[in-house]
This record gives sequence, structure tokens and C-alpha cells, in this order.
Amino acid sequence: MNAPIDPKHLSTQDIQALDSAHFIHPFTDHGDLATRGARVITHADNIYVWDSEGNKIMDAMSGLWCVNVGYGQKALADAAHQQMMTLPFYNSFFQTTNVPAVQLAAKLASLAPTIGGRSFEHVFYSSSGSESNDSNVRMVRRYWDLLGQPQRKVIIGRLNAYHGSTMAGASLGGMSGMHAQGDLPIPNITHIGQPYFFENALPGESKDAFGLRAAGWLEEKILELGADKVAAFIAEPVQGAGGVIIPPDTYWPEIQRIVDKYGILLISDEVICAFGRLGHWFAYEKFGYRPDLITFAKAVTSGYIPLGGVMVGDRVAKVLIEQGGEFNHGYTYSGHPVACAVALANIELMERENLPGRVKDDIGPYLAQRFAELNEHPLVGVAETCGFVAGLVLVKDKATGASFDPDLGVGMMCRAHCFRNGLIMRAVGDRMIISPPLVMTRVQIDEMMALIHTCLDATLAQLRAAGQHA
Ligand code: PXG
Repeated sequence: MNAPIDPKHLSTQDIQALDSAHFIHPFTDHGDLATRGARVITHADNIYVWDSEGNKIMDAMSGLWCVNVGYGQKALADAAHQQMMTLPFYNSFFQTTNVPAVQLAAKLASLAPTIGGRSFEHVFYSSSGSESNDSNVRMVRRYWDLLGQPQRKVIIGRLNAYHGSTMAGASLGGMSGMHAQGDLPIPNITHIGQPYFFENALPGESKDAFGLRAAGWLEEKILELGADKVAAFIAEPVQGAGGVIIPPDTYWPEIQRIVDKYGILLISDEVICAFGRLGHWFAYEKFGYRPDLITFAKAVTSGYIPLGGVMVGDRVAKVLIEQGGEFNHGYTYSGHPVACAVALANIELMERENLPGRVKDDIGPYLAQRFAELNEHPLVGVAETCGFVAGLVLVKDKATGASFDPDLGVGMMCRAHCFRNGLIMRAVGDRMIISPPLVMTRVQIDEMMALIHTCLDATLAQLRAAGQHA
């Protein structure tokens, strides 16, 4: 057996060499990675992470949209330790259950508000957002089969949406790069356009008018397919990985009208937007729509341990439970006791610190106010927030909104300046986005805004030196 690797005795170069030799990373060009070496993150506390070279970096992305309570929360570690010593695992397949899974299901049901008579009393567990969306496809198809409408198979998603990376997750999502690999999407999944005002509005079109028009693409698609063929519509409340695309106020009410009119199921993929991110436990509450299924993952445990699932609304649960018999679907780790115990500790902490309320009434509005100042910056086309996510678009010409040549990689250029200055900000094309931990203070927001200004200035200086900006 090999000796265990003690990171204290390995140099950054040693770790990078082992990394290159053995670790296939998600969404990574390994030829490119080998030339520069991966950044090695060694530890973290509160809203900061440290790399193996001793650099302290403010993590304005909460890991990957998930560490909502910040790093170093002992209550979550204690919950995991205690549960591991009590019952580290048992399955929930063969008419067995475990205490944390039951308690968490009841807790989640109590946190999901009833809107328009639709309530959420049931939870199906997985270990990730991708798996949860696969479960959604299985549940939606089973639902319509049980109702004697097996021809209702098509699920409509949106271009540039992200719903995960399994075959079904990547198919439901609308990322062209993912569809280009592996014969995706799988059959009976199709897409409509995204409600991205900055890019897709017509000249002179108001935000409200654009929101209605973008929602109307759903009705057009339903009519094109035939309403009796459509099973469900899936969407993120605010598109995350697509670049923090915040829909106009008119969008969601019109989507609700359309799904109601044609009787199709609505799946709210809240893998990013739930658990306080938009100032509510679940994001549908913010926008006032009524989903039938809600995908969750990430911040249910603040990313401390993998857990995902689906909140199953009564309309679907009733049919599956009362008419369905055995549902031939599930995962080894459905209802994992340790993951559920950590989720319970995480939710308790969020309740104690009132994190959703903080985002709604305190740090969310403060971030909105500070982030809006970026609209004055010569590189910024528009800067917007929603709860505790924010995005801005880098433009070549502020007056016309003209974009840069994509080959210039201006977003990546800006991201490099962020890392160099001790800030993690994500680039999606030329959109720069953040999703900071919900424990961030106003002072830390000020610190982050100062860093963002510095990085935008550095990017602008580099572009000007290259003759790419006036
Ligand atoms: N739905 C949504 C809305 C997501 O954001 C998933 C499903 C899939 O979850 P899992 O746990 O299977 O990864 C996600 C995940 C990015 C990025 O680059 C975003 C995600 C994952 C990886 C990268 O912003 N979101």
C-alpha cells in the first residue's frame, strides 16, 4: 500500500504533478491545465479560501454556488461526526427508514410555502442536482403514464439553462457545448429561448414587454408540439451557470398562466436559488409562481456533504403514491443519514442566523445598492443583482452595448485579474458573476466591491493597452 499523502510535505508542484497524472477534473481542458497546473485550495474559513502558496482569496462564488453558511461552521462538522458514530449509513429501499432523513423531509415540507393551494409534503432524495433532475424526468413520465396520457412525453427547457451533467440533466439544460458531446439532448426534450433582456430585447422594447414576449415562446412551442404531447416545463428561477440571467418581473406570472392553460407540470430547478440565495427558503416564493416539482441540492447542506432531492408537490405525489404502486427508481444514497443530519444542522444555523431574512432585508438590498454603482464603469454594459446573486456584462462600447470579439476572452482576462487580486469571481463568456456566502457582512461587501473595482480597472487598462477599448 502507498504511504498516505501528507499535504504538508508536498510542494505545490508535487501536488500539481499528481493531479495532472491521475485526476480527471469536471469541465476541464487537461492539455491546457497541464501547462499551468491546478490552483491547490488547502483550507477555508468564513468567506475566504487559501491556496497552497499561502494566498488568501475572497470566495465570492461560495465554492460553486453552495457554501451559503460560509466555511468553518463547526455545527455542521459535529452533526456529521455524531451521525457517523450513530448510524453512518443504512438504505431506505426495503421498507426501512432513518431518523435524519425523516426529520429533514418534514423540515423541508414545513419550509416550502403553499401558494395557490399547491403544497409540498413530500421529498425524494438524491445526492446531487443532476440526479435530482433525472428523477424529475422519471417522475414526470410516470405521472402522465399513470394518468393515462403516456403520449405526454416532451419536457421543454431553455437555451443556456443548466440542469446538470448526467444524460438527462445535460439534455434538459440548454448548453450547446454540452449538447455537442455525446448525442444530446436525449429524445423528447426541447428548448425555448432564455429571458435575457440585455441580449435578446428588441430595440426600444421595455423590460416588461420583453418578459411577456420571452414567456410567450413557451406557448408557441407548446402549440408547435401539440399541447397533448407536452409533459413539463423546467426552468431555473434565475439562470445561474448561464450567467445570472434575471428575468423581467412579467416573465414568471406569464409562464404560470401558460402552464396552467395547457395543464403541463412546472419544474422549478432551485439548485442554486433555494436556501436563502434569493432571500427565501425556496425561490418560487419570491416570484410567486406555483411549481409542481422543485429540484434542490448544493446549499441544502451548504455543500459540506453531497445531498440533493426533489420537493414533490401534492398534485404529483398524490398520483404517484395513491395510484402508482412501486416506483422503480432510487439511489443507494437516497436519504443518506449523514447528509440529512448535516442538512438539518445547516438549516438550523440558517434559521438561527435568519440568513434568508438577512438577504431579503439587509445584505441583499445593500449588495444591490453597491453593485448598481458598477453601472458607471466604462467596461460595464449593465450590472444587476437578485437577492445574493449578481452579474454584470463587460462591453466594448458602453454607449451602444456592443460586445467584444468572443475570441478575446475578456471574461477570462477579468477573472485572471480577480484571482491575482484575491477575489474569486466567475466568468461566463463576458458576464462576470458572483454568488457570495450569505454570512457576508456589509464591511465584507465593501471589501468585495473595492476588489471588483480594482479588477475591472485592471481589465480596462489591459484592453486599452491592446487597443481594444476607447
Ligand atoms: N441545476 C442547477 C440549476 C444547477 O446550477 C445542477 C442542476 C446540477 O447539480 P450537480 O449537483 O449535479 O452539479 C446545477 C449545478 C457553474 C456550475 O459553472 C454550476 C453548477 C455546477 C457546476 C458548475 O456555474 N450548477
